[in-house]
Amino acid sequence: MPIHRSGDILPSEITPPGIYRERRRFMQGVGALAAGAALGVAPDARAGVRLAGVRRSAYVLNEEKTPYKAVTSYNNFYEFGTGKSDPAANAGGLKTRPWTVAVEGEVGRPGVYDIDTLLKLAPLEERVYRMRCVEGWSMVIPWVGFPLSELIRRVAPTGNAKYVEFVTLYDPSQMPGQLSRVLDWPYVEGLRLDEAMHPLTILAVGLYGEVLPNQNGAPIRLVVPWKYGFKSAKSIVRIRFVEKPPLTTWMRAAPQEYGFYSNVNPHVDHPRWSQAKERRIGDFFKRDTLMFNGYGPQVAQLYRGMDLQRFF
Ligand SMILES: Nc1nc2c(c(=O)[nH]1)N[C@H]1C(S)=C(S)[C@@H](COP(=O)(O)O)O[C@H]1N2
Ligand SMILES: [Mo]
Repeated sequence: MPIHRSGDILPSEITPPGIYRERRRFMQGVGALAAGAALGVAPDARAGVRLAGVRRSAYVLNEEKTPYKAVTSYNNFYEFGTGKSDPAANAGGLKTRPWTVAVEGEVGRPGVYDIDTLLKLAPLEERVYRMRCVEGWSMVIPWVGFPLSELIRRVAPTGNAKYVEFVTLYDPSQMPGQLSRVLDWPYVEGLRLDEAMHPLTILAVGLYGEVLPNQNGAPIRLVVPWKYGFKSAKSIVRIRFVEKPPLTTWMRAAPQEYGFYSNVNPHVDHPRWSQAKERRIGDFFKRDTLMFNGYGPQVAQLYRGMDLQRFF
């Protein structure tokens, strides 16, 4: 099976300097997104560097945060290996600057946007979210990021945009896990447009007030707290607006196990294990898993009238 569908842009093709500069000039005429680019000085991008001007948000969960050490050493990021400690061990070499995110498909303002431009798009906020992995563990993570809706608004989706596809970098020279066929690379995830626009959905660029460590998806990753962790694609290089539900990596790998929605739901078990309970990393005893990971009051209306056993 080909690694890339024909017509795909290889991440390595996004940044040829000539095209990049040309697009950048184009963007500077486009307004909102370009305004930040003209400000110049890029923030220091190194993992662990303090992020300036982070606002407190209204979305701060009042639960004990998972220690920094656990958040950054117990990870799923198959591009760097399938073991929990592999990402921390192997992601150090990922080059997160320069970095661009291509915005494509059904949008009025497609383009290749520089990460430092995206960082200035909206004020950075702290969001303390409960995160639940489909494997049955959870964490409470203080993310730093901005609402995905801020980006979506600026790129102006057309009336045909019903879904949003997120694609992770494909570069086996930097991501040694991609030399293995454990998944069909690049990693692809997707959301319905209204899920993508929801105020809880963010693009994260940091955690614990600092630049995101590579193992957590630097320089920019999705965070969707009411869905299983695998929906939150890391190290994103492409966001595509489409009419049909994207074929996600996990649906491709095991369609009977992973549906498109993947909302946290204690009443819908994974075919191979129960989802009723979870172990918060650091705890000894398991706790009950909450419907929509506890975010039901905010998100349940997105799924009104849907059979959640069928649309799992
Ligand atoms: N590109 C990519 N994104 C990914 C994954 C992955 O393997 N590759 N794993 C997912 C899974 S299963 C989880 S639980 C979360 C883990 O995020 P964290 O390590 O920052 O806690 O990332 C998700 N995003
Ligand atoms: Mo996960």
